[in-house]
Amino acid sequence: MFPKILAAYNLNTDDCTIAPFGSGLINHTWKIRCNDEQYILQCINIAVFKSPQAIADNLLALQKYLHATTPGYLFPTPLSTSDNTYLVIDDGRYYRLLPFVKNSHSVDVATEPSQAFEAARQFGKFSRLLNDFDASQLKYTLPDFHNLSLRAQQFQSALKHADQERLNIASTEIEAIKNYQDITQTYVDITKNATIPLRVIHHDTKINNVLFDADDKGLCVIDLDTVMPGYYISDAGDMMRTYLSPANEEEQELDKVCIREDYLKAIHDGYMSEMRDVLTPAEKALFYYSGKFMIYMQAMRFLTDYLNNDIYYHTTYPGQNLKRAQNQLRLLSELMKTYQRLGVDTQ
Ligand code: ADP
Ligand code: GN1
Ligand code: MG
Repeated sequence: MFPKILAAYNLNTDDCTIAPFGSGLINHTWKIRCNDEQYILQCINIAVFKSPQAIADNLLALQKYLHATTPGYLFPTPLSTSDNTYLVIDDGRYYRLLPFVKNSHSVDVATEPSQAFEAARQFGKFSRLLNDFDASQLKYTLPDFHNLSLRAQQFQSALKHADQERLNIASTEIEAIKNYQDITQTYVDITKNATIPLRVIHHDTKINNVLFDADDKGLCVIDLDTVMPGYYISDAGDMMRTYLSPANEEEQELDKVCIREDYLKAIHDGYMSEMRDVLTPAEKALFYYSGKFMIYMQAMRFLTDYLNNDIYYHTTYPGQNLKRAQNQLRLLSELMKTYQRLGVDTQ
């Protein structure tokens, strides 16, 4: 498997074992062992990431900056080939190889608040260390990725073009999405507020995008394709979306989707332990809104994909994107209830 790609890194496929790895929905990932070394091989989904080179350029710029300003900071980026490139193209597919961080592991679901704290601390640290890096130097690897206004337009367009059958099946969820329109309005206000800056943001802060050591202490953040300028609510919100419930977005038994309040505190405390002195008061005021923002956007994206006949997210059973949208809508409604109980004002 992959002889040409491995050869570009001076590795011989006969010396290597290769196995699929991870649970991402976009790229393909394999773990490779060659002699005593371990690597992560990834095939970038170019239907989604139109310019793999833009990702490589961003990572190189950040790596140089971090190396100069914070020596020793663990930042696993692609290895260079014998031709001094960071990508190998084979049969129209783009591959990259990363060193596997030794003695590390990831988790798919947080099972202790301390894991949420550690992950949030790692994402906060990443943005803090890059606070003085000029975010506008970065390329937009996915333009408008978390632009909720655009996501709302894409949803509207899907409604226009969807099959009648899918529109009927999803009518309850479509109504639910429409009823939460104020979340999009708050986002529009944010984009007009000069005290809410664009920062270097990760944009995919799922718990399995953090590596942990054997004691479950956070080591570093990974899965850096979507690192680009953005609002901090993307990172804070995606942590809430993915750490608060013991059941993740794939859960089909919706009664298992609920909010663990101690994890909400852990995300806040972990993130703020790094970002408290960096964020503006206007940004801090958006902390709880961020959960609504990201959960709502993900519900909308899954439902849009369902209406578009499942062209974006990888699925393994019919109706999976609708089920995912239902799951995220349940999570959103549970979060609202929690906020009400806690007296949290999310504007
Ligand atoms: P995706 O989520 O797009 O499939 P990731 O970059 O998150 O891809 O990689 C998938 C999984 O592979 C991660 O959750 C993690 O377990 C593991 N992984 C990725 N990069 C490394 C690395 N450099 N060292 C160790 N494990 C890694
Ligand atoms: C995708 O690649 P992966 O699985 O980490 C998606 C995220 C969604 C997530 C939902 C580029 O992330 O935005 O939150 O699925 N990434 C892209 O699981 O669309
Ligand atoms: Mg990942």
